[in-house]
Amino acid sequence: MVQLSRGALALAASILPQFVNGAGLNTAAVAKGQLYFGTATDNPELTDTSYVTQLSNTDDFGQLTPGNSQKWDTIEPSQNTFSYTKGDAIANLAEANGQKLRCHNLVWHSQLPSWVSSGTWTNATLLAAMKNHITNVVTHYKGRCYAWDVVNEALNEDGSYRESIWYTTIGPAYIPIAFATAAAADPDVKLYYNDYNIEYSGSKATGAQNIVKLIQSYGAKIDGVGLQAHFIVGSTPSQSAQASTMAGYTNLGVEVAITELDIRMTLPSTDALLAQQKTDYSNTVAACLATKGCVGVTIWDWTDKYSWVPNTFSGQGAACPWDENYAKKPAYTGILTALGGTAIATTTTTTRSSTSSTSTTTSGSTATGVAQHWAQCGGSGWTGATTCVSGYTCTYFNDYYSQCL
Ligand code: 9MR
Repeated sequence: MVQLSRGALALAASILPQFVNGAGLNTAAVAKGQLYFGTATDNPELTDTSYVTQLSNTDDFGQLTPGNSQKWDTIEPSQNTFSYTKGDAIANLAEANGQKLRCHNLVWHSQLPSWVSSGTWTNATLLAAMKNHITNVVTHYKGRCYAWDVVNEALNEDGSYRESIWYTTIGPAYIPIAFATAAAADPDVKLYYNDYNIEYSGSKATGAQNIVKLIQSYGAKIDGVGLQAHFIVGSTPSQSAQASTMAGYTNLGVEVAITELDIRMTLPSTDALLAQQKTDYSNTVAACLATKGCVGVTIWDWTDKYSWVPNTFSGQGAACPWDENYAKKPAYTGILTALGGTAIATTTTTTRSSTSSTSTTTSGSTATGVAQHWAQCGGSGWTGATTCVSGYTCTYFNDYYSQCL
């Protein structure tokens, strides 16, 4: 478990005043009846004390998902040898912070150790290995997870089953058997099917509905469908399209959650792209909020500094609501506003830099008394600049906060 000293917390708060904020994403989501607003995280990042300070800010995050450390290759690197150190570090942090834990994941084609992916299997031996893994892992975390992503990404884009080792060796029955095994180990945890590109109608969303029906037809329990929502700025499905797709799942008697939301762009990041990203984040969060049975939204890490996107998509990035310097981007306000919250600034100066260029722009009020784009420019007790730099208007949000937009 990561412990921050009182001094380290004070230092982080003084260097990064944007972390000290009363109205946050989780607070707003819970006020609207959602269970949480959360984020993924990963073990290497937990050495970064400024990062952990914000990760632990329950005004913004009421839920954590381990991005990697509960996957098969980490937990069972050789057969029947289980290693929980990394997964436990994140579970312990969530518990210390009073945050829910979404547990991720049990059966996937990716991040498998070679003893699984390159093993010689029969239907019976692979089923036994799968059940042994699920039983051990779910039992270890029993009572600590809000939900488990039991099966992850089992579908091709056309809605047919992915030719994974699970499918080719066992057939589609591996899916309901995985769910039944998880339910036997922890009857109380929510059991989810989780996938991407199932957030809008089409063959893959139909395939996900068919997986829910398949599990139910076996008499096994499925509680939810996780919509990953790894999106691209300007290409996200509309709010109504997302809401209607969510309803397609909830009509089958399961809940839904947005489980891995991020919205990437082709770099460099521009004001126009950031504004579109704000709209796109807002639409997805609003779709969840409007859907009875959508329990919460998880972003796939909160800062561009630790996003998976640039490592996977060359030339793309800036996908998270905070930039790599931990400054909030317009997307943050888009999410907060969609959740019915209002931005309350407690800082006069923040720094925002472009991911792709070396230039750094100051977005706070300057010595000349002109507030830059995105900066605060008014509000009760505000003593900084009240005039915005050319091209931007000081826009009233509430009695405590106006911003140059
Ligand atoms: O965020 C994870 C990244 O660090 C790993 O390198 C990657 C390897 O597959 O997995 C990422 O998380 C994935 C998640 O587990 C399942 N949905 C897609 C996510 C992004 O690739």
